[in-house]
Amino acid sequence: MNASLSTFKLVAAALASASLLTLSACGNSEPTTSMPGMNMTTTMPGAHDMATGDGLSDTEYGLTFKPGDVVLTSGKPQTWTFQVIGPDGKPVTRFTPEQTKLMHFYAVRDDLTGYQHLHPTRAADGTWTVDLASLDPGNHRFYIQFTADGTDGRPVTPILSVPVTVPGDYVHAPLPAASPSTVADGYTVTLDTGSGMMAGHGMPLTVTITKDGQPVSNLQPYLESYAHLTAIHERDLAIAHLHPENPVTGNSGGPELDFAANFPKAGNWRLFIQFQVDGVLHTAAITMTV
Ligand SMILES: [Cu+2]
Repeated sequence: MNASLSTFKLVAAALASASLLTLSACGNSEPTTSMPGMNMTTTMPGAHDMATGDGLSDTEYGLTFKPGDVVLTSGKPQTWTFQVIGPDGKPVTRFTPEQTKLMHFYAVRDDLTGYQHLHPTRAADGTWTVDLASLDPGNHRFYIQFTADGTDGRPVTPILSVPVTVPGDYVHAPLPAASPSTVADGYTVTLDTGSGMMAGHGMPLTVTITKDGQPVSNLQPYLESYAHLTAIHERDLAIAHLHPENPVTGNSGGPELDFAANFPKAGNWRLFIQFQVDGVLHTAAITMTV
């Protein structure tokens, strides 16, 4: 994919509007942040908050993702800044924790490599600073997810994003073929989609984690959940972040993690699945075809 085509696709996807993707996303272990007016597409227990939109817009509910003026470079860790501008035109300074954090930040290159899930820190004036790991050159997308008051004064939890470019020679990596399983740090992560994922249908997705052929049942809660699954669409970089339905009861998660997912678009999705064992966070990446 060349750079201009990629940019065009991103813009086209953003214009295609906000309701393409309705993957279920748990926002919080407390059912206090349910969002009014959200389109609930599942009644499975534990699926509280639903992410609306496909995450491709920089503005939702009157909240705008505004990058600072940091110029990105490749090949070394760096800090990057941004603000969320509220309906009143001023930087938002009041956020509600979601999964123990006030702000969740995801970065990925447009070939779905270089995934980062980070937690920025906030200054009193509403400026956020994120410590990025080294980025490769190329077109990236930066996403933020948070809970704050939207246009009507009620709390909302949007995912907003902006395209960013890291200068330098760009080698586009081919997307790994779809596969039911992958290995990360010695852990085998296997997807079970039953008879297959169909676009536009709410369906169960089970993730099983084993090591050396043995089920792993000592997952630790990481940010109040046994796993964090970020799904990004191959072509337009639509995103959803979701958590398993399994109740969190100490360091005893797994081996099966049950997600309620609704992939409204056909095509390849790259799933980044994060889980923690013995204080170490692991990230498995796997391609799934819907
Ligand atoms: Cu996070």
